[in-house]
Amino acid sequence: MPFPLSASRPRWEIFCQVVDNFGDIGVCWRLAADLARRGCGSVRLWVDDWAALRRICPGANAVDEALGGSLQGVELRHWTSAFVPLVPGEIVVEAFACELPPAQLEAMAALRPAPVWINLEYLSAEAWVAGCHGMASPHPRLPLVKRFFFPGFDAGGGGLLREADLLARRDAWRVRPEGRAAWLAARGIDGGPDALRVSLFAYEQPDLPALCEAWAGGDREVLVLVPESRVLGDVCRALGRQRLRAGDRVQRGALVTQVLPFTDQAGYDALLWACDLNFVRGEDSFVRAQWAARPFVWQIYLQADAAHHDKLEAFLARYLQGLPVAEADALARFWRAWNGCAPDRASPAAAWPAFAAALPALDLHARRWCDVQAALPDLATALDTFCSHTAHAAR
Ligand code: TRH
Repeated sequence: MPFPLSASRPRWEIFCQVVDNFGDIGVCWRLAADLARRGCGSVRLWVDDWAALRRICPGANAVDEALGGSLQGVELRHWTSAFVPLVPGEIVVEAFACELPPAQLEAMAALRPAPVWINLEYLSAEAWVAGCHGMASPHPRLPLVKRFFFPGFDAGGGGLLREADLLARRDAWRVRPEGRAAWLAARGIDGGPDALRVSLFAYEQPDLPALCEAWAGGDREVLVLVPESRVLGDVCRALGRQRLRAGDRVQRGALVTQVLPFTDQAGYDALLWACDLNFVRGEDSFVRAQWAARPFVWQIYLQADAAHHDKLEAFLARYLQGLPVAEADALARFWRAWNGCAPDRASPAAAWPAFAAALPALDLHARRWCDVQAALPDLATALDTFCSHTAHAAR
């Protein structure tokens, strides 16, 4: 359906406030770039933390922080306390309930027709999401209506971010010599043919040393690739090292640990695609692991009043469907242990043997899950369609 406002290609404006970690900017940059690549319109992205943007997206190093500039079809702007609005987009997205500056709201209210105003919410598999997706909330004073847009895992939600060519690129990368094999060789990553390749991106994890001990004492070689992240301190503790840096490699029995630099998002996808098992966290890496279609372990972002436990259980309830009971139990037990919420207080080390035994079945399951999710509209397309309908309805 053509967009009814100024042109068939609307102007998008996305506001991103980096609360903690990289997830918020990770999602916003991915969304902005995907909208631009799909030709959904022109896209401007406001980011309050320029340094976080540069880590996720090193191309931003070439963009003048004060003046802003274009990268991959996206206009990047630094959102500072001295914010002065430009002509607002016809679609304004505030990510994760970040508060728009009052001057931006006034500028939006002065436009006729008023922009489609979206609050892009966090991803959750909880049942209440379907009832809130698309809900409207009029501004108390200004002639503006905010609409809540939720990503999701079924047709009742807004989908997951998935670039149009992602799965084809993944499959080609895995088989072509210049893909996976070259990527591993360039990093000096070898491991025997039977080694279990594991990527480990995580928050602090006090139980890691015991799990490393289980890996070190096991029969199968475990090659753990750790991009620099908050878990590195626990990796040091586990390996008895004061400090570990990108490039370091340590062997303990059957466990080989190698530290990798934090890369751009494409480089992180490659890591996920290269591994047999991925430990991920937060929101964006959690979704990327699902597109990698390999077994994964999710460390959920801690919320007040343990609200994250409900979120974890809601996802487990969906994800485990279709798995045989033994494998489903093994996965749930290990995930709960990894998140410190196993009812029997089991540690990840205790839950590991059953989880490891379940990996072949979990591998098949991860592929099926990926196919089911890929059959749903992706988030950028769903958001574009939603905004187009909203603009039509408001005419
Ligand atoms: O950084 P996170 O913990 O983000 C979290 C969540 O988004 C959470 O919902 C939010 O409330 C909280 O932040 C404030 O984990 P996440 O979401 O996986 O984001 C990490 C990003 O970093 C993701 O876009 C992938 C990217 N990444 C790289 O680009 N290069 C790397 O080397 C690595 C390891 C990650």
